Amino acid sequence: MTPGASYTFTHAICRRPGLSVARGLRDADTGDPSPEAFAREHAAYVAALEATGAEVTVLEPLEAFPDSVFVEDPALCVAGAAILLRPGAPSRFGEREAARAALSAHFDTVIDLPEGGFVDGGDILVTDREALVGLSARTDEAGVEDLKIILDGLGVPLRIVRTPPEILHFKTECGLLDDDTVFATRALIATGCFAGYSLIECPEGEEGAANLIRFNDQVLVSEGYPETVRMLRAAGFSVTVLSTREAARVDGGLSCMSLRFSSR
Ligand code: CIR
Repeated sequence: MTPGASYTFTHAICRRPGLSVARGLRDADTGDPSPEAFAREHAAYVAALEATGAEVTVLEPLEAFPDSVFVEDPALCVAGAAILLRPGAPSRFGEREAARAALSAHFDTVIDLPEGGFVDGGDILVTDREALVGLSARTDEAGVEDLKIILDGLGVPLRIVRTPPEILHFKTECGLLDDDTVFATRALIATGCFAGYSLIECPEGEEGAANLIRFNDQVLVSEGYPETVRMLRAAGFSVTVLSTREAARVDGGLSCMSLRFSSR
């Protein structure tokens, strides 16, 4: 891929949270998210993406799918193509058909992950050299094998890694910063999956900051992690801080609320 292709985007697709987001899946219950407050957070997120010059398509809420605000999970946009994945949570499986309609408007090539296994987009970290795909409770070997065949055809090498069992998605605890640098928690780094990359380790106690995204010239970081922000600014990155308080109540964060791609 061209240097920077994995964090340079002309477009993003997002979906507004519906009222049903209050019933979103979660591992530990810290209270339902407030749909109104979530909608405000989401609007600020969309504005931050747009502020970098990207065109953002904001889809209407899907009340039948409480987690559908997390558009990253049912699809992957890479190397000029869109791939419809197979979300591993039964209540989310139907989100892929809604993603098909949205992606067909932007992509000539929309490829279906064949029937069989499961892959969630939250388990895929695309860098300039490869796609790192974490096996998890949502992403299984059969799904990854099928995804590998598709990505091979697009010229994107796929490397299988493991998501530690206590972590929902691989990208819950890591994010790309530039063509060579990954930000990740100590627990994820300890698995050895980032060999060959430069690393910035997430400060202890700020693990919630690890689901950051580099989007054009900005690194978007969740609010409440001052040491992470200080560290990233000291390393020369421009940081935009956004509240993800409501998304976090249903195990969501910054990466999962957009599908990011470039039309150039
Ligand atoms: C779920 O459990 O599927 C949602 N409540 C959260 C999904 C977060 N997605 C992501 O990190 N890619």
